[in-house]
Amino acid sequence: MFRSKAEKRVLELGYEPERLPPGQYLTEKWPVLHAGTVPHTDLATWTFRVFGEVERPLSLTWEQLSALPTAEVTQDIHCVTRWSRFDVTFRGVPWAALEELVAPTPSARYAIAHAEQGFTANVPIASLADERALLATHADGEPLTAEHGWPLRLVIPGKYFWKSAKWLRAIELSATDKPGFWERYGYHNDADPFAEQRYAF
Ligand SMILES: Nc1nc2c(c(=O)[nH]1)N[C@H]1C(S)=C(S)[C@@H](COP(=O)(O)O)O[C@H]1N2
Ligand SMILES: [Mo]
Repeated sequence: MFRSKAEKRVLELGYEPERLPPGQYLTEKWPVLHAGTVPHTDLATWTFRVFGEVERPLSLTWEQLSALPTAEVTQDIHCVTRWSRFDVTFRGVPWAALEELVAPTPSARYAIAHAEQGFTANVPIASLADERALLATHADGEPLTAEHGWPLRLVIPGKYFWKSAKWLRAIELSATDKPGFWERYGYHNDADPFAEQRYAF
């Protein structure tokens, strides 16, 4: 059976080759990728909001967010530019903890992540409610670094990593879908790496 160089490397490292999505290669580093610049954040004035299709819109300070329950999840990340990294351990607040506070309305179907500098990313609410999804503050046991999204980033399982907005400032729940920053550039709305949903056309 033909195996690509990338698949051979995955086997050499002792992983199941099926774990690497088609067209991806494994990197042991953690590349940094984003549009724009790394924002400067002042935790004293920083807030995180949940708004839109919710009974009780919410605005939390960093201190209030830090008091919410946390969970830890280890998962593989796949960038559409073809690098994948296995077993990144994220810690953060699961959506369930916030959902209870905001009470989504029956019409809420999509979640739009709003990040610094106008960046947005959209997912169906089910992706956010997945227990592997987190509003992450830590990766591999350390606070996120500035370039990886400190103080808060989204981690969305089972989708290309562009859905995982860094420098997260708000979650909007919506009855209708709202294509995000990369989706408006022509990237696939669903972004399943195993189905190679890279581009919309
Ligand atoms: N705010 C913001 N978040 C973003 C992006 C961005 O441009 N801005 N790019 C996405 C893309 S394309 C990828 S692959 C991941 C990269 O995360 P990393 O730099 O921590 O590897 O962040 C995602 N989150
Ligand atoms: Mo990406």
